[in-house]
Amino acid sequence: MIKKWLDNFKKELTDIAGVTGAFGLVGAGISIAASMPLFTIGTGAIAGGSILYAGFKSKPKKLLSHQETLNKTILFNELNNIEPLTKVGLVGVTKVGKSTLIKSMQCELPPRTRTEELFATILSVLHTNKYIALIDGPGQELSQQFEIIDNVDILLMIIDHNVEDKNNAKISRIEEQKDFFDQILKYINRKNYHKRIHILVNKEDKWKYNNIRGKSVVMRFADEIENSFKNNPNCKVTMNEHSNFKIADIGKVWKIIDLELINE
Ligand SMILES: Nc1nc2c(ncn2[C@@H]2O[C@H](COP(=O)(O)OP(=O)(O)O)[C@@H](O)[C@H]2O)c(=O)[nH]1
Ligand SMILES: [Mg+2]
Repeated sequence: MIKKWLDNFKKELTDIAGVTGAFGLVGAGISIAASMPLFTIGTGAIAGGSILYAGFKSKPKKLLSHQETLNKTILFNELNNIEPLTKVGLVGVTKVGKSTLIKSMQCELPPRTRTEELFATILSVLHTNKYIALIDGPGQELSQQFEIIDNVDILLMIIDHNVEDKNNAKISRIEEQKDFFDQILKYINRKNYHKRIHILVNKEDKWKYNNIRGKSVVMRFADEIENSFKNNPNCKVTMNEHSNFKIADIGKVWKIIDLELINE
């Protein structure tokens, strides 16, 4: 706390030193030249006042406790205002089931909303005093997906077989996701990130009713994605068939996260 205050103080002081320092120097020059003690006292007071102001401004804000934000969804940037916690990022193209996963983990009904910005939902891990922030953003914005990757400890990558509510796999949907994860992988490699990645082959409740050939299309695609990430030795990668509508599958996601938790 004291160290944080001192760090902030140094920063604040350098920020305002430029302005008040210049003012003080000019003031001191004039006052010496004109031998005006009152003016000297005035400029001294300004310098002293600005030091006090810097001290006041740099006092670190008290962080919100996990408990205070539990089950709330906040803007991603507001995570800075709460105690540190494990961050789990959801990555995947639009309508793959990212926001539904969050709602399923919250035991609420799936939403029908589109996510336009990065949001964090704070959840507690059952039977523990540990907390996570689930980060969700629009899948169509690669820059926001990269921002998620930059900031999380665990990545849940979600893929599906069809954007429509159908059993059969759609090749154009699969190609779209291959391109998407190609970009994601390149980004992770370029940044040399060491990440824990878990891939969810979502909407299993639909594609399990596909014929054998159709099912193998889904699994071949999923294997391809998994292997491409496994080629990066810095990442620990696992994969699961998954449905957001199956409680047991949601339990498996919690288990994966539980093993990686950092906060006590
Ligand atoms: N059949 C099925 N549909 C799902 C599943 N998860 C999500 N969906 C549906 O997929 C659509 C898009 O989900 P959404 O969570 O909004 O996707 P997002 O854009 O990735 O956040 C919605 O109609 C969901 O009901 C799932 O496990 N199975
Ligand atoms: Mg969404």
